[in-house]
Amino acid sequence: MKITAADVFVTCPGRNYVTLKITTDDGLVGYGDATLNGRELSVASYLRDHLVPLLIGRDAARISDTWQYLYRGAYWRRGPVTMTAIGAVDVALWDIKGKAAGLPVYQLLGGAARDGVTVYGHASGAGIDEAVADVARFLAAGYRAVRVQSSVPGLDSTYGIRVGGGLTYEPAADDRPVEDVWDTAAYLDFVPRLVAATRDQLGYGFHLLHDVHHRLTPIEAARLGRSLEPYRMFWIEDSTPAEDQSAFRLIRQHTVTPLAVGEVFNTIWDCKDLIAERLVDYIRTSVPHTGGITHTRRVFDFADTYGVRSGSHGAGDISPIGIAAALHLDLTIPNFGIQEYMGHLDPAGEVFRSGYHLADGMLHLGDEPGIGVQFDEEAAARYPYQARYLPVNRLTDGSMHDW
Ligand code: KDG
Ligand code: MG
Repeated sequence: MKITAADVFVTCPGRNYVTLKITTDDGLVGYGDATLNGRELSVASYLRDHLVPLLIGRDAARISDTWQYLYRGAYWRRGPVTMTAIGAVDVALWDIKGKAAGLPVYQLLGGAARDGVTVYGHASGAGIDEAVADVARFLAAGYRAVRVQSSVPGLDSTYGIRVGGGLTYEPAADDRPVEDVWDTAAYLDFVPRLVAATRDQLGYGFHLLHDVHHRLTPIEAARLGRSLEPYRMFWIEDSTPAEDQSAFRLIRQHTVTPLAVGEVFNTIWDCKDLIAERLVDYIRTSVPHTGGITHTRRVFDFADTYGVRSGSHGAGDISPIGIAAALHLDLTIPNFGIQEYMGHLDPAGEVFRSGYHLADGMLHLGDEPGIGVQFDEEAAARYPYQARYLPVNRLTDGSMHDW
């Protein structure tokens, strides 16, 4: 089963997605998600210019060997661009392996270990009342877990607030990033009130999450965690900039609120100390950004040894192919925690036809062989790439801050 072609598609059906298609000499086709939000073209180039020439002629069945060849062979290891490109190849090869076997990928990974994949949805609002009403809307739709975010009084824009009815937090196409303004004191005063109102009005019969999005110092994060303890959070996410693993030692000393981190990680080396020292409770690496199913499975297996659970990143900038790949892994691992699910903006459904569906707060995979997502090249061509940036953040005095 030799690889005869590998093609990269960049399309913008609502937002940008990069898709890798690998074709074999026996006519099988596999797809991988190579989307890296705001840096899409760098992964497309890494694939087209550096990996595609190496893939032609390789045996598509040798997934592990190809993974090692691309990872060790690069010499320049790790990093989001490299690992997203390798991840796309890996998922496309798992897709092909499933199709060759006539089985969904989760069957090749050991079969389902649970009935479905519990997901959390994204509730948000311009203030407490609107945010709580949005959480209630998710609960009414059957969700068992909801993330709550709200605009912070006094700040013009805050991460995580849905614009209109859309499923995106980034403003439309522009030639440079939008600048948000951040005030930690206002945020730290506000969030306990938001969370308290959510629990007061809606109770404790569901999992409640909140994303800090890397904005606090360790002691500020510790204070936030402690202030939220009465409200039994499922987790607070990315409370400090993720590259500083030692920050979590300090946070851990002060609070029993569960901690999650990992959406910007791309290898096991980014999180091995966090896991081995039990400094976090959930590891949020995503299949597309962490070297595909092959490497993400290693991260989760290692985490299981230390009682750390998965909580994979699943924002709308991960395409339906990336989400489906995550679901195959989620369904099989022993230490599944939760899966983020933001959904996708129309017209993404014209380009990606996915076999998974939401019922009772869980995502359920279909029985199609492989990953189970079809990619429509003609539809993709109708939505050309649009340059977009993620926002940046400044403090009220104009200093750059983490977004
Ligand atoms: O591309 C960046 C987004 O994926 C990120 O801002 C979303 O933090 C996020 C989340 O938890 O979904
Ligand atoms: Mg996040």
